[in-house]
Amino acid sequence: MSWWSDDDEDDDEPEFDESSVRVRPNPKGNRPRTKTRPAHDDAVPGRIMTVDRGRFAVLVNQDTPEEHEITASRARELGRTAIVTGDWVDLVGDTSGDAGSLARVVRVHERSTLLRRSADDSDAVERVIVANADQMLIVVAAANPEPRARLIDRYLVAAFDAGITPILCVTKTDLADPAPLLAEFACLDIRILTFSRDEVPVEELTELLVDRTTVAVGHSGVGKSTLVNVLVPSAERATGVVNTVTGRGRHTSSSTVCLRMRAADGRSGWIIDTPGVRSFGLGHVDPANILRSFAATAFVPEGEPPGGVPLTEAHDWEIIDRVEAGELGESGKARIESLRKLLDTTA
Ligand SMILES: Nc1nc2c(ncn2[C@@H]2O[C@H](COP(=O)(O)OP(=O)(O)O)[C@@H](O)[C@H]2O)c(=O)[nH]1
Ligand SMILES: [Mg+2]
Repeated sequence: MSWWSDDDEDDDEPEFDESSVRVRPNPKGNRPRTKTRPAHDDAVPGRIMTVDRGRFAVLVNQDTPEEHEITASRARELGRTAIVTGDWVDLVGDTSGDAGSLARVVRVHERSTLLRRSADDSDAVERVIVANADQMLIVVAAANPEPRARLIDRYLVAAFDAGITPILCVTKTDLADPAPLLAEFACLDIRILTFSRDEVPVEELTELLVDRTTVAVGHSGVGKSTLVNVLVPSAERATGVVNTVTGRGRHTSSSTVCLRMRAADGRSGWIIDTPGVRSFGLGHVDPANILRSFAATAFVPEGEPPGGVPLTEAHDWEIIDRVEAGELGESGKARIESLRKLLDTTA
């Protein structure tokens, strides 16, 4: 064994810190562990697809003939560094992916974004959902379960706060007309898609998804996994039956999984399916960002008042006054009202 153990996983030897080295010679007589370790020059890059009880499914060699999935654990040298779905990592050890093989994650790359939520609005303790997503597909059903505009607002705020571009996706249009819901969001300048599972606009979605990482969020039972299965046929995500009494999904996918989507022409992207969450707390979000998120996604009305500033640059109270005065129509008033309630619960 070399002086720095390569199999941290099974190594029960206590870590040496500088003080222990100073007062007590290494009892085994070999060189002590130090904080500086060799750089694992031979490490293989990969992306975390899913996390399950300390084990990670990782895709390596993406888009090459050697693309394959492996199982990995966390190298001890990573300490308590969080590793989440969507993370780009470096791996050493057995990266063959053969049955029973186990690699180790030795590095987590710097993240471009981090989507978080808190358990509830008064709770600043955050839960990480995914890393490195650049788009958020906010999935709502036209019916069954009934769409909740307030939840959409929460997702919009979380997306803005994390620097992720939101797209509104209304499914189950075979069950109800999505127009009333869409009218509520007419004041927003965001991409909107509407469809049913039998008419998924695959080409349009593919264009949106290639070269990006898109996280699908939404209440349980809205059709996220159904959509992911259309876009990534090999995904075989569990889809659920919605309880018609409670409107809640059952037997649905309970894990967050990052999947490689490949278009017919060979281009690719990543789509992340998430389990439905009952609440999406914003306790970790700076309240100022709640109104900013609205301004950032609102249509800037033509003919801004002379001498006035564009809505997107207005102060928070100005945004409220101007929108309540009708600048963004009924839809704007409804959104501002919803955001005010959000501000009340998170303040
Ligand atoms: N009628 C109808 N049902 C759908 C549609 N999309 C999904 N479903 C059904 O809704 C249920 C929940 O779908 P699922 O994809 O598991 O939702 P998820 O919890 O958001 O992942 C399943 O029984 C799907 O078959 C749709 O466009 N129309
Ligand atoms: Mg699902």
